[in-house]
Amino acid sequence: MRHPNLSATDREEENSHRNLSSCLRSVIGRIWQLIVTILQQFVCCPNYGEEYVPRREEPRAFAKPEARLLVVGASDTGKSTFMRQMRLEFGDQYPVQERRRHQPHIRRNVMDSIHKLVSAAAQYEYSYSTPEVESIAMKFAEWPPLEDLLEAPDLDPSWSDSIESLWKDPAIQAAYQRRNEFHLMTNADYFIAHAPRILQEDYVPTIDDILRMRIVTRGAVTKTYELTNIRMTLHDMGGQRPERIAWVNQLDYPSAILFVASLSEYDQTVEEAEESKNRVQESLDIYEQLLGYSPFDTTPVILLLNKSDVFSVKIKEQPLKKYFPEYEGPDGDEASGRDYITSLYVDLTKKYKKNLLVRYTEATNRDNFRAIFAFVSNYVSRTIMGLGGLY
Ligand SMILES: Nc1nc2c(ncn2[C@@H]2O[C@H](COP(=O)(O)OP(=O)(O)O)[C@@H](O)[C@H]2O)c(=O)[nH]1
Ligand SMILES: [Mg+2]
Repeated sequence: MRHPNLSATDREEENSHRNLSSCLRSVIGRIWQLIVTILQQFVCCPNYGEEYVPRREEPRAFAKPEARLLVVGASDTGKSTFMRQMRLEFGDQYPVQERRRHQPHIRRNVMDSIHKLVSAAAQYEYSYSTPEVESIAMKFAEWPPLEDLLEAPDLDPSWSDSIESLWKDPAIQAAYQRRNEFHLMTNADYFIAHAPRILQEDYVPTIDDILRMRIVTRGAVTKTYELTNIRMTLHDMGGQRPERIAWVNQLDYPSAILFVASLSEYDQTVEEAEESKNRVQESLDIYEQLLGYSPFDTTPVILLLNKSDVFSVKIKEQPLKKYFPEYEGPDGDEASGRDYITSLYVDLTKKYKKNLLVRYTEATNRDNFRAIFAFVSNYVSRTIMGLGGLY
């Protein structure tokens, strides 16, 4: 409202004054808004201007206890198979592309097995039932050409028929009965029986194939798994003679040692040794070396006596007494044979005044692995938390 007594100049002055102050107010308002925006943007509320997303309460950092297991033992006892079971249970479960990567190894296992049987049949001078099978055997007698064949892009489907006729022949079966004499791989019978599937062009290895394949571990393999209550690192130390030196170079003391030995190797000799040495003896020597190594004095040892499935078949065919004359139990008796082999490890453990936990295992069997691993992880968790073993 205008003032009735004001002159025109006064009014002009009043108007310009008003304009100035409203202009000033708006400038100050803008500056204030700018300050608030800057403060909101950078200081209190980084999400300002974005859709408001309530911040999820971060779970409190919970330090899981950590366990380190050394998986040790002689070669070919099942250490890597145990590691594969871990991967199946707690890791990426062997996706198709990873299984496909092992296709050449498994085909090699088939060809190597049949080649060893044919060579043994020749060495024992066994004759084949027909000239046809004999000529098939000739094809499998030489290893390098067989190996070249595995590299070929197209596998001849007749190879699997040939393997089938050889496997059925009494000459090969007789050689197979003497398999302990020439280092035939443990699951040769499985791979030969599955040759028609494995030699198919589009073959993708199954989980059973992966568990049964044989690949020699070179160097140590270390894997860490996040389990529900514990972070577990396993070191497969490799069992070949040169690899064993690395065991004692473990700077951090392990939470426990899984010593893997095979029950079924009592009639076999060490493959890599020049002298003929029984494999159980080799395993016992390695075990004793470990017991005598003072940094492991207080480390709990769990002995996994593996390949119990192979042992239960073998004990009926191969008398334990033939290889261990001190064995006094009945021939072919699975329980007393198993107890005898166990006692060899127990006696050594007593000599070093240590404690030992023993489990009988079948590393290729998933249910058996689950049960054994539940025991191992429970025991190790209790031990590292200072609760003591229950077993
Ligand atoms: N049938 C059977 N085969 C087994 C068992 N444990 C391991 N094997 C096989 O024995 C071979 C040697 O096992 P591997 O784990 O490579 O022995 P490593 O040298 O101690 O690592 C592989 O072909 C395995 O599939 C078992 O309990 N039963
Ligand atoms: Mg291995």
